[in-house]
Amino acid sequence: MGAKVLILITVTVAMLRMVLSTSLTVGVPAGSWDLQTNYTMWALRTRFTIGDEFQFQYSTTVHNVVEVRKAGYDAYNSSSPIAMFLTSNDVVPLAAIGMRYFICGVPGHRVAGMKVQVNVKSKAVWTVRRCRGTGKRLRCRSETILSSAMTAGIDQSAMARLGLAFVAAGLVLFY
Ligand SMILES: *[C@@H]1O[C@H](CO)[C@@H](O)[C@H](O)[C@H]1NC(C)=O
Ligand SMILES: *[C@@H]1O[C@H](CO)[C@@H](O)[C@H](O)[C@H]1NC(C)=O
Ligand SMILES: [Cu+2]
Repeated sequence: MGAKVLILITVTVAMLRMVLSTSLTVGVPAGSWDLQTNYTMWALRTRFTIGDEFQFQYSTTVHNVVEVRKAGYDAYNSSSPIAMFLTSNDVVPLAAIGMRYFICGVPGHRVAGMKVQVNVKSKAVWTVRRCRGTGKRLRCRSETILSSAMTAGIDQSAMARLGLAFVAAGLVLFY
């Protein structure tokens, strides 16, 4: 029985790995990198974790992407950028935990709302505790499981259900 549980866990972790690193196109699906999209709302829908990447897609004749520090973000100031992106299909890895700030460097566009700040988090982990027996003979095992990045593309509750289904299946096999 133990071997089956182990195989199940391995398969599940492999499945989760596939969705762990996510390419997120900024603004999608409701908008894109433009003057209309509310990036506060966009960022609220999405969980950003290490290993994800941003894609900014836009027309080079109209926009660009400038990564700035908080001071530059707050002051609408792109004069000392961390990085500039101008390709119209910019890929920006989110490789570390912490805040990242992006604005459009075209005059007026930052003020008009082309700004996005995100808090990149570590991968969530959960611990599943399984117990057998009663009283003094109770034996428990704990397992740590990586949970997925919750992205705009993957419904959070769907992922939570997958996780629960997995735990339930694990318990059924265990007993
Ligand atoms: C964008 O959405 C946020 C959160 O819903 C809201 O507080 C804010 O007023 C919106 N901004 C604009 C410019 O509509
Ligand atoms: C923008 O930042 C630069 C360097 O950090 C500074 O010299 C400049 O005065 C700032 N401009 C504005 C409008 O705050
Ligand atoms: Cu712009």
